[in-house]
Amino acid sequence: MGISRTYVMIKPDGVKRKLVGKIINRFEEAGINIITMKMLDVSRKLAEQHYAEHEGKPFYDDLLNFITSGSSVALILEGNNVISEVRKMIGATNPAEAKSGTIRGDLREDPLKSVTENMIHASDSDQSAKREIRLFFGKSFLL
Ligand code: IDP
Ligand code: MG
Repeated sequence: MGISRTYVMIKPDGVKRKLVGKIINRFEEAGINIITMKMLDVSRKLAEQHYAEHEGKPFYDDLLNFITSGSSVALILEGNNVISEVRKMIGATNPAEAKSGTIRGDLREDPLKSVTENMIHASDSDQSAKREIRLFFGKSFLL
């Protein structure tokens, strides 16, 4: 459905495991454009805002501790149907269930550490893409 933008974040496990280049290469090979990117240490407050929808869930505290445990790499990607395309490319939330050919499937740690440490975030809808792009980069990056 035309050109759109999505928010992607390589999480601290992906950075620590030196997977940044491999992950970004997959997007470039797929013909997706990088609009901007930065390395950042996600603060507690930013983590709470980003993951507000998960507040109260059993994994919420672990998730906040994990996402603030080291540097992440944040990107805005652009392309045709990029929100759903990137969701397909990252694979299932649980790396154990992510199919081969997906980022979470192919690059998962063996043995698996946890569902939380799944290397990458990507917006799941047009609405969350807009919200997350604004939150991490500002509204000037919205299409
Ligand atoms: P998504 O990243 O595939 O969109 P969400 O359901 O939005 O998955 O969950 C956000 C993040 O919370 C996941 O990427 C993962 O890091 C963590 N998470 C989700 N479900 C679980 C769980 O059941 N146990 C532990 N961590 C989880
Ligand atoms: Mg999600």
